[in-house]
Amino acid sequence: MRRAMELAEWGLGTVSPNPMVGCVIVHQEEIIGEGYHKYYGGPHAEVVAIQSVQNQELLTESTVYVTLEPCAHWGKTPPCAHLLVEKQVKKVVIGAVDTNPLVGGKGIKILKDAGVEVITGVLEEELRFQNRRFFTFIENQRPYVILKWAQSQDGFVARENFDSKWISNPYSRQMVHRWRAEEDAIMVGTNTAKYDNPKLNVRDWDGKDPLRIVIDKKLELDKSLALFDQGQATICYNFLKNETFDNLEYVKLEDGFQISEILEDLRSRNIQSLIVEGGSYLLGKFIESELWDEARVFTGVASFGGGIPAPAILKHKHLESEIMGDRLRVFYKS
Ligand code: AOF
Ligand code: ZN
Repeated sequence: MRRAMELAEWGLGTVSPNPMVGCVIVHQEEIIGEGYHKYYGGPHAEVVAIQSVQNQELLTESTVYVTLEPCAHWGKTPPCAHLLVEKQVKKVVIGAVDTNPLVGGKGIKILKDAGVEVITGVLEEELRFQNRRFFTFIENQRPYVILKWAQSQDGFVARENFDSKWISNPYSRQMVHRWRAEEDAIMVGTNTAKYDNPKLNVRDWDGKDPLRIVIDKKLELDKSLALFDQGQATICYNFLKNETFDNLEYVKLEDGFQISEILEDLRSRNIQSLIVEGGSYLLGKFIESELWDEARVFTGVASFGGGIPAPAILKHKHLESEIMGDRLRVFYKS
């Protein structure tokens, strides 16, 4: 199952809004086939793994390890539970149960009804964490929200004049680009767009650019800002208009500035995950609304002695910390 989990991870950044799934087929203690779900709309992990087995006759004496319950529905591909039954595999070991209403227990039932031995719940907690974007999207009907910021030793995200260029070192900069490639969308507030002028694309890592999102209530931002270039899709949430210009879409918020309304709009666009890169006011709104899942905080070496305070998280679990060069990176979970 650990090997299947490792394979599944290769789908990060390309399978959304589907789950990452890995599958390993074992015959007499030996791996005879494996596969993972590579991209949205592509064949499921079980199909890839079964196709990779050279001697198909061995399948009837094999155990299939799969990180997510095999599907039971006719979607973009035929149901994997049926395929496993048809191949007469001996045993199926399942990591996490699929809470997608299309599947939810039905895959397990198909296998059991056909006389296949089924074991469930192996590494379930770890696998639900691996697929936290998928499960949050399915179960909470909103994108998985990651908050990211960098702060000074004494807890400020920028100086009074919004200068925050001091924050990064080469490690943290590259890590941020990797994080951008892993999520469907990236969001910043008005001041961050104005003072940092971020491109919000992926440069120091290999991967796709996320959908860019900016909040500009009164449409005051200059159109020459990097995030309005037409090379990458952008949504601008505002209080004034709905309008689309090629790759730039203005979306009017009907209910003031509510994080829930924005997340609902993103859900309707199949955005499974979102990383929020600042500023402090916008991050604070997510925290206040209790609509966040993970916070990734870098702490630098300098002290500012004043400036714009970092958001305060009151209720959280500490996930992990890591020293990166001279910076400290800490993960929190809501
Ligand atoms: C995947 N890959 O390896 C498995 C999935 O839209 P479809 O037809 O590709 O079906 C997507 C659903 O299938 C997905 O939400 C999940 O419930 C189930 N299992 N999906 O994309 C896989 N095993
Ligand atoms: Zn399937």
